[in-house]
Amino acid sequence: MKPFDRTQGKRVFSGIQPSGDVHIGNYLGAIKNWAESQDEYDNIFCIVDLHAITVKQDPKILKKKIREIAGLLLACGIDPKKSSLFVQSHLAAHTELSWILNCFTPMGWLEKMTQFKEKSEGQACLSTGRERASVGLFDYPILMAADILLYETDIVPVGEDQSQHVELARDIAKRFNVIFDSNIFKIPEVKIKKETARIMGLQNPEKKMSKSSELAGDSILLLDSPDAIREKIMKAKTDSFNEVNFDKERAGIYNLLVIYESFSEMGRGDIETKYEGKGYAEFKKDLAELVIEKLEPIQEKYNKLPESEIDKILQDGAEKIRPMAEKKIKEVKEVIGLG
Ligand code: ATP
Ligand code: LTN
Repeated sequence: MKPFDRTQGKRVFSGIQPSGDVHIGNYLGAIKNWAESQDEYDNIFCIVDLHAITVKQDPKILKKKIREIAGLLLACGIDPKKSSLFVQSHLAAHTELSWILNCFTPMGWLEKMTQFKEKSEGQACLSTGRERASVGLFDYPILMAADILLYETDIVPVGEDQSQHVELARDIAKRFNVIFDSNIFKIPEVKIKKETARIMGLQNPEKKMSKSSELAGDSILLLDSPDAIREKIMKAKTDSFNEVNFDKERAGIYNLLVIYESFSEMGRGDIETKYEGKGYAEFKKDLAELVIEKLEPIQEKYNKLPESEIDKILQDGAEKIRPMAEKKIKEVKEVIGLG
């Protein structure tokens, strides 16, 4: 196997959890952008199974989901010739660096993380008889920092919900470099595509579309059938205004328009002109057909991918980047006086 060769421009690293079902928020906010900029960068994409276990998972389902997500990423255009795709738990360096970073990160920094506050409210786990979130959920951003910092990452393309975590990774890297008077960690930049940074739920357009949403019909899944897509879009919450234009104050219709804009790649003005004088029902019907049309080739490609091919790509991906991760761990241990 050829070692990882950084011949191209900057390095991109990003990750996705193999929990729940991949939805169009993940696709438009992250995966589509990863696929589209593959030629520009050196890319590493990670299925973050260790992050997934910070909340309750069924072991059999988790195993299936890891392969499913990998298959979907490939079907969405992640090309193993251009990008390394791997599973986080296959490289022990992630947990090793995570522990080390734990020891150099103030608790107060983690206490500010809004995702922990949101997710911990919904997590039940028996400890002292009370409902409690796991230590892993609290520590989640440190593992994410380790993912990023292991590979001298320049750019981290994510949806808006992850920007606070990337900011923390930057702070951790800077602090570590100062403590050890070294340049051991590169300082990563977050990259967020403004238009699709936060695709909202169809039933609750005040909250982001999410794998863990419990509202029926809130998320359009990449593997949804045409009928399911039609039903979800026709039932999506809007308002009684019935005018199809980009008005942020009307969160429901605005969100549907953003979805239309990103799938059609039409300009906002053209979309508004197209639907002038027409109501929500007609727009929703067209949106459903557009989403079905765009997801069809992804589903077709996904359904044709043999499991053995997916497994081989994940294995190769891990082996390709292993030397880089191990080299970084060695350097880190050296500066802190371990081993
Ligand atoms: P959960 O809500 O259960 O935490 P998730 O749907 O946020 O899961 P992740 O695996 O955490 O999914 O996210 C993968 C990528 O998709 C990340 O870059 C994240 O920022 C992005 N993303 C997730 N939801 C949205 C959304 N609604 N709009 C835009 N981007 C999103
Ligand atoms: N926390 C991210 C997934 C993730 C990630 C990363 C993203 C884990 N490690 C490193 C970018 C870089 C999420 O929930 N979407």
